[in-house]
Amino acid sequence: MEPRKIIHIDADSFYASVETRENPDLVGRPLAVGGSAEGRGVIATANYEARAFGVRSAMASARAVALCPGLLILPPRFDLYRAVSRQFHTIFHDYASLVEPLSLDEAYLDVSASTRCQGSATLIAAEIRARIRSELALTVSAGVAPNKFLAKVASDWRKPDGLFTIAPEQVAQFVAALPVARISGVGRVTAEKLRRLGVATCGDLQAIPLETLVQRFGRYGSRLFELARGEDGRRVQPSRLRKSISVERTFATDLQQLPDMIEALDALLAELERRFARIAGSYAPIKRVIKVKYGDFTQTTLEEMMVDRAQEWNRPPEFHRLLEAAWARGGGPVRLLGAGLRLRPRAAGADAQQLPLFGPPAGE
Ligand code: DCP
Ligand code: MG
Repeated sequence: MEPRKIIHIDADSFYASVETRENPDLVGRPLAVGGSAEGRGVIATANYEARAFGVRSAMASARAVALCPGLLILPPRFDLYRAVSRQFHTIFHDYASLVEPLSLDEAYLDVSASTRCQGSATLIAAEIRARIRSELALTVSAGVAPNKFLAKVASDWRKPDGLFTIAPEQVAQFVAALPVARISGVGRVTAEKLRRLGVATCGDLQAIPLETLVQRFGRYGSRLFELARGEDGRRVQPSRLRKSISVERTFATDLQQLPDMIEALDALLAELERRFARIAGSYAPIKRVIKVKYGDFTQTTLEEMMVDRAQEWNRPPEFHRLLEAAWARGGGPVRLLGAGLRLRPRAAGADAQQLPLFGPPAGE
């Protein structure tokens, strides 16, 4: 079988770059998009000037300002980012019929069957980057590889404004030196466990038998076994639809009192908000969901339709009420809480035409 040609595209400091494009006075100054530093806001993203000061996504805005005193934090304008995302996709579809969106600024393209650019995936990626630069005045980074895993690693390799290709014949050498921390899904905990096994790179990981990996990491162990060898059979799935999004937490000791549960729920809602922000372009929430698992491992979920669709989904009082009602069903100590949203896809293309390519910022 011919190797596949997969491109992963990821815009550079996406929200911040769009804001800078809309207001060129901001060029060159440290800029973030997110919640205000006065409240309990968090940073959604920061431009590379701000990152030089250590400002990062998901950091408390107050901390970001402490690190970078001149930091300008703008509130997010999701409608604008959504419209830009649709413009990206219009360009992607000129080159690939198989396009899988991961978030507003990230997508996989399978160009195995494309006849554009003499069928060269690297030339296609270069042309897509050039078009996004000239037509949308934004930069994206691209990775080209025989599968999704490597394409995503590659798009990060020369970020920002970079293009990197891992050709099939380069895979073995590339993964041998690849730090395991670059594998998606390998967080701090897994990296530390691997370190204790003497594993720092995928090359080291290749030396660990499958049985050992499964023993230590369960199902993820067999996935690690494949990824260490640069193998990833996942298809590019054009219309993978999410039905819900949720976050949950198991507590070290069971929670006994409602106020403690409310406090834990508020932390979950902050996390849910961050996660949802990344897909808000494609989905609208229709229900709020609460999950409660009791100390005896029985569990219950309670969901409630959002009556007024235009209202903000993240209204703590509504979630608090829902939690109270869910907890009342069992009433015992709680070992796990979850908060989530049921989703519906937003209509594609609905506002794709509303944004001028250049010209004044939206709303002026
Ligand atoms: N985002 C967010 N909260 C996070 C991470 C991201 O709201 N914790 C939003 C803001 C980003 C966008 O999603 O602009 C895309 O996320 P990326 O991880 O691709 O980050 P950027 O595009 O901002 O930067 P990079 O150049 O590293 O891709
Ligand atoms: Mg990005």
